[in-house]
Amino acid sequence: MNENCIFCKIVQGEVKTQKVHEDEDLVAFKDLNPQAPTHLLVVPKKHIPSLAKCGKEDEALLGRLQASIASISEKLGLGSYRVVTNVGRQAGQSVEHLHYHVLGGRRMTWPPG
Ligand code: DGP
Repeated sequence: MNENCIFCKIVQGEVKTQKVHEDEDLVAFKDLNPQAPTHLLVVPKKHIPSLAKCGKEDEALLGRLQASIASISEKLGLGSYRVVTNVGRQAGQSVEHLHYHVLGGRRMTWPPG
């Protein structure tokens, strides 16, 4: 828990969101500023600033996050979706708590801007 982190506050329930899934390791909720008809954020409960800051001890958690993205998406009926994690300001990271964007419900362009 980092007391200055908005996603830690969401994990703690101090900031309200539309949660679609929660378990012992992670929370999935709707992005405040959706970029697609379905736009979820999947975040570990553990405060890790970004993918670049994960250590060996986080490998099992990273696996769980990816497996959960697949199962949550399937439950929501998302047949096709994009998973993105931004690392660093230049890549578009604005919240320094590891999170995966799950975007679906429209055709995606490639390469991204
Ligand atoms: P990124 O730019 O990759 O760090 O993505 C951060 C995302 O977090 C951005 O799409 C907006 C979303 N976001 C920021 N604050 C909140 C919040 O308080 N609630 C929700 N639901 N989403 C938030």
